[in-house]
Amino acid sequence: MRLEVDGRPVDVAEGSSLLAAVEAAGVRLPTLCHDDRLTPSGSCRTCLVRADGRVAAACVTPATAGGTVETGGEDIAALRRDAVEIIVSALPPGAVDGTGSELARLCASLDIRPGTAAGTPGRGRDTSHPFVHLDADLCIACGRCVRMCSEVQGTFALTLTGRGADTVVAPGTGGLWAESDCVACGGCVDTCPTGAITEPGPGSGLTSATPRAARPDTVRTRTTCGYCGVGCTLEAVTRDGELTAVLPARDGPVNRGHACVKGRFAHGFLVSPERLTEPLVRRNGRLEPVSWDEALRRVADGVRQAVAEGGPDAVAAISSARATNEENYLVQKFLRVVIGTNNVDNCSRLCHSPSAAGLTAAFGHSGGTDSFDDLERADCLLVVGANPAEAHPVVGARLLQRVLHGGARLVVADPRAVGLAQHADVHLRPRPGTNVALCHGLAHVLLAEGLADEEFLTHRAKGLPELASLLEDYRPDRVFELTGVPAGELVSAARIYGRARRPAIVYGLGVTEHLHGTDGVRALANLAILCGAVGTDHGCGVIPLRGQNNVQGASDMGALPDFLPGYGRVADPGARSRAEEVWGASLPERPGLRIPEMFAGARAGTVRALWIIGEDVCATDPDSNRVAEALDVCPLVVCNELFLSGTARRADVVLPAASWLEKDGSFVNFDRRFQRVRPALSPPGSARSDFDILHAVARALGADLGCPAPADALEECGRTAPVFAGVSHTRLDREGAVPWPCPDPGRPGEAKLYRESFATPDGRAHLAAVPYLPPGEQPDDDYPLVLVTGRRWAHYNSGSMTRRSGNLELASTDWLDLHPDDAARYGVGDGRPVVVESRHGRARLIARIGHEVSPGEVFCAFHFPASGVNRLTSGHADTVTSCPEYKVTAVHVAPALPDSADTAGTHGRRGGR
Ligand SMILES: Nc1nc2c(c(=O)[nH]1)N[C@H]1C(S)=C(S)[C@@H](COP(=O)(O)OP(=O)(O)OC[C@H]3O[C@@H](n4cnc5c(=O)[nH]c(N)nc54)[C@H](O)[C@@H]3O)O[C@H]1N2
Ligand SMILES: Nc1nc2c(c(=O)[nH]1)N[C@H]1C(S)=C(S)[C@@H](COP(=O)(O)OP(=O)(O)OC[C@H]3O[C@@H](n4cnc5c(=O)[nH]c(N)nc54)[C@H](O)[C@@H]3O)O[C@H]1N2
Ligand SMILES: [Mo]
Repeated sequence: MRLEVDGRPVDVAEGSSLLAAVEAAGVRLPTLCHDDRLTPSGSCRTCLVRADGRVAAACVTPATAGGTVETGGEDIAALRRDAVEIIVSALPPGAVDGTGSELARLCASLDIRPGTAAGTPGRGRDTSHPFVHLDADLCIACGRCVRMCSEVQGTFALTLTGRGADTVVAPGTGGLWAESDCVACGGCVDTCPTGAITEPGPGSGLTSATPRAARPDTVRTRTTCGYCGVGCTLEAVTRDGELTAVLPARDGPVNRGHACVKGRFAHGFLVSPERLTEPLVRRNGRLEPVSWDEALRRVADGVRQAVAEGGPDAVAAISSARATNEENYLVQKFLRVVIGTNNVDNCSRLCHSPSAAGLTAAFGHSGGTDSFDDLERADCLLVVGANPAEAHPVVGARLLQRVLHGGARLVVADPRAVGLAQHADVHLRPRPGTNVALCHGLAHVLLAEGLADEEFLTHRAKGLPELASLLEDYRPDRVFELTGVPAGELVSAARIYGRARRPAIVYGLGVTEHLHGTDGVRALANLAILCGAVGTDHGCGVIPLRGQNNVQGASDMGALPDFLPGYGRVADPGARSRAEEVWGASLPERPGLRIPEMFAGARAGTVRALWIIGEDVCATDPDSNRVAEALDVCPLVVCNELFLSGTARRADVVLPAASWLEKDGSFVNFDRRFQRVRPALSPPGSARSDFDILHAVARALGADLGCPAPADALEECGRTAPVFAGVSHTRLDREGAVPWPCPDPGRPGEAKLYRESFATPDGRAHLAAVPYLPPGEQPDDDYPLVLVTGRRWAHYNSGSMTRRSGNLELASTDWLDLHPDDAARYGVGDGRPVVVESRHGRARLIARIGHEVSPGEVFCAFHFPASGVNRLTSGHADTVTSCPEYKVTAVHVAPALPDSADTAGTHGRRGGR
């Protein structure tokens, strides 16, 4: 619609505010209570305009077609100035003086002198939280922080308390900020216009709205978060080569100005005194600092010897899902071209390899079927075995808003009462390891109640007769016996999904990390296929919440034993010859070893050189006592690391690596978007990027990997893999995010897949008639409880980075959740140390009694390697992909003895050889 602003015509969308119209006309008004990310509140009265002759607050007044708006008159400008002046006058002296806040900038522009601030100080400070400090004296009760916390983050941790001029923000729980529900997303810090809520330290007062010119001594580097797979766009602010703050980018395609406690705040690790700054080599059983030349020589000699003794297949590498695409590309090229083996894998093996296998079999491509943005239109979210509120907080927040304000119905399937479950229409609580039966139960109801899409099934899918006959065995009453989910709840959930107009499935490790994880993915994909909710406008498909920042990319780049870049099979001569042409080398045709096979090979003496890049396998791989044995007997273990991890401590050569804030390249996020990673800092000491280390090791072996810069590596990758041919650094710099498949530099990538046909050989979606089979571990009299392992919000995987940041103050230990009945039965007290024992090992944790877990089940994370959680987990793994069964381990729990004699295990230094 069209209206007039200061005599000029302006077009805005229906439903826009006067503020939007004024801004479209290029006029800037003071807007102290307004933030584009939030619903307007109209409380500060600083955006006053004259609309059709009447004075109105522009942010809350709807624009009307044909209306006239005046912003420029002296009277109205004076009203706005008065509004600001009244707000400022209530603040104590110094409130706008040199703070650089939005309010201070506004005062400067309106010529309101700092001395105007003449209120009485003394409303108090709260500095209890490591990342969020409150100075109540500076609060103007604009409510932006409160709305940010409820409307964007969905935590509802903040409230306005007090009356009149004394109204201030406070944690809703009443006490200290550190004891509140705050999950430190940083949203309140970022929106606060006055500096009342700030991040302590050098970033104090900086927000994503601070203009560059306001801090000319700082540099801002736009990059992609290096923690989880959400792919938040962040701005790293540096001054004199030191990190000042990390701010969410307002125009980040996934995060839109939001972030979480990890990306926003967990960067203390960068300057930890424990950062590795020089190479280490083992001499007489001890790791000692050496020059790069010497370290590289030791690697090259060891690799040559391994090849001499056992051929190229005696060498293996674990590539890093923390590292860039370009680094992963070089790792697999190094193994295939320089060594001549396919022994390369990445931690997607431990995580979403069942997604890759299951989604490829069902639909054709190894990734989620739809873009995350599509979920904005979903009217039903089926969240299975994922806890995005803690593990993917920015996604979790957007899903929650979709439920709270977008009208989407929510079904959560998780044995635990996880964050989103509180808001679910139906919360299904299957016994761990029973997803296949649960999904078949849902599918049974879809068919029985005529909720399937016959047309879609006839024209676009395959396998219905086989599935339908299998599903006869999965009536709700039988599914109750298998899963523990009451029939009524199963039926309700199926109806919600089956009757939705645009249903979406989002899932996580609760589906994949099982003995039958790939079957779990396929059984879940069945639901979308039955309802025609994938590859159509009807639904939003199936989206795995992939884990590490670049776990999608590491696999996309071919850091896998059976796939070349872009998922050409190594066993396929056509795919091999395409890569051979680009690389000018002939490639090994036998698929290589998977991670667990590498360890088995080391124990058996067939793997004689193992290069581990950015993965703490001794902490995070299952049955870690056996992993340690493998490293101890392998003649050469090389480890690229930021820290002397448990794995690095067992290595023969440790190479100091740059972190995500210190390097150049790209990541692929969970919904297949390539995004740029840019160095904001130099690595410490002589640490180098994994990219440079790869080149250096190749050179030490007399080889040249080509592609001198990361941009060259991505370009070369595009030549071997047509699906990435249209992606390049220049394009990413220009467009921000580009999803794959993207074969053409001149055309957009495909965010939503399979509109015309599926990428399977016959172009159809494939239903899977796989029967439910029980998990690998079962409780018995000796190990009566089922342990589920997973994540906590404040720490990340091995915790190597988050434990070396203020996050340690937010959670200082790993604890074991158990139900009050079990606590009573096993004599365990809340907050007391417990010993957890499985058939494979023993761990020591702190008990936390509560109702998040069901009786008979216990839960813990694995963020503190010293607790030994992965000594408990078994060697059972997905029968298709070898993804470990981290989610089901039979354990026994007992109170710990007062001394620590029972922390048995094999952590610590590797003995002399
Ligand atoms: N804060 C934080 N964020 C992270 C990480 C981190 O360590 N910390 N790690 C990142 C990585 S690498 C990954 S892969 C992702 C993982 O993200 P998620 O997949 O969300 O993480 P998990 O907590 O491991 O597991 C998810 C849920 O599965 C449930 N579950 C277990 N067994 C079953 C089952 O049989 N059926 C069903 N339906 N549910 C089950 C668990 O109770 C748990 O709540 O998170 C990423 N983000
Ligand atoms: N019990 C249990 N265990 C699990 C899981 C579970 O649910 N339960 N989940 C599994 C899953 S899904 C995953 S993904 C794995 C994760 O397991 P890991 O990959 O081992 O864990 P991370 O802590 O992410 O990082 C590994 C190491 O990389 C280093 N690092 C970080 N950035 C870089 C870099 O750029 N270069 C180099 N060279 N090093 C870097 C870090 O310091 C850290 O020591 O854990 C698995 N383990
Ligand atoms: Mo993961």
